[in-house]
Amino acid sequence: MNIGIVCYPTFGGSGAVATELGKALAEQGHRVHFISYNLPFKLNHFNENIIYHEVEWYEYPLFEYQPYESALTSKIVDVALYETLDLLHVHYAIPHASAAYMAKQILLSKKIKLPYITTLHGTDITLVGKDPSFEPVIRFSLNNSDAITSVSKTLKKETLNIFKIDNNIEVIHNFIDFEKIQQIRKEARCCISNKSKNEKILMHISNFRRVKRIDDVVKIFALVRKKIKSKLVLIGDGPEKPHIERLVRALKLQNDVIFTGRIVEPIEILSSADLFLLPSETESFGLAALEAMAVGVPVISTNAGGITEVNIHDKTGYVCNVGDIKNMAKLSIDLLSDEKKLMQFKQNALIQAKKFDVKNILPKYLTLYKKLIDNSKL
Ligand code: GMT
Repeated sequence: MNIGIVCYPTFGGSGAVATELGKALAEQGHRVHFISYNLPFKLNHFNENIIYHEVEWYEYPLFEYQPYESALTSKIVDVALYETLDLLHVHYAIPHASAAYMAKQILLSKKIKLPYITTLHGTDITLVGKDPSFEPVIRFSLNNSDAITSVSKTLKKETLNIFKIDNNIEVIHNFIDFEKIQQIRKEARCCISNKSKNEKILMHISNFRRVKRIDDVVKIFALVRKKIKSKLVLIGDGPEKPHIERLVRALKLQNDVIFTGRIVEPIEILSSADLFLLPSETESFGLAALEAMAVGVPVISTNAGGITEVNIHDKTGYVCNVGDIKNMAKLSIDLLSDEKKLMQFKQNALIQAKKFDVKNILPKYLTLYKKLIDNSKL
């Protein structure tokens, strides 16, 4: 197959999933064309089946805001024509689904069929997409997608609640390459060289947006540290970072909190963690939590959105109400002080993560792709 993938290049779950999907398809011999305004951050290895097409910017003084959607549409049309795409798969609805719809219409006027799939990732529905400034466009371009997939059952439900979607939504969960991760994990070294024997490491990864509630991460850690010798490793960067740095200093935690900045491949560093914290306000899936579990790290999270499809309460970790810092801290302390339970949860986390192995998920995308390509030939 000859597949076009549109995604955001920036640090974030949707771009990561889109890129890992494209890489897995390319490894199976499919030709994958990434279309974005920058090289996706996970597209860091050469594969002759992967081609990157950059959306061109046209600078003009009249444009205070660049008309990205038009530029993206033109690039999709260009790639579809000259690379004879069989299918387009767009990740994150805004503005990718409407650009895909427009490109499809332009190609139809040239008697070329290009079916498109929209994969919903979360904030494109739960936060941004439902805003009146986007809602009619999102609803229209979803209803006209040849297929819609959602990364969790919860996100599907939310989408149906928010938008009047007549189209079917297929749930295809996010995935990890379990075997590859086990390989990295085996060779990983502890990220804290002077870690003492009983010291525990708590971790959080995100793009430091408000929705992640990183204040809660820090406050949970402050309570845990009173009872357990521990360090907090904060991986990532984003708008909340300066505020979080100030909070860490105000709580006098600076000697025990490590800000790593962005890390493209976080598996090695995750392997040093004893506990992963994800107290998000909303989270359609929680890919970072799945990555932690894939290296055997239990997760303390909220019960917001689709996290509960990944993190199983009292088995792979604990799930609590949004903002319930005290409970999250208490459960963290209980788990970290009970070695037997911690070992059991680590094991459970590995078993649960394996269910989301690429080997189980990729065939679902391939079946959908084949169905759409066959339909477009009718
Ligand atoms: O919030 C992020 O981490 C980024 C965002 C994105 O779209 O780039 O993530 C969303 O998609 C991820 C991949 O499907 C999911 O794992 C995240 O749960 C989801 N984030 C939210 O729903 C807040």
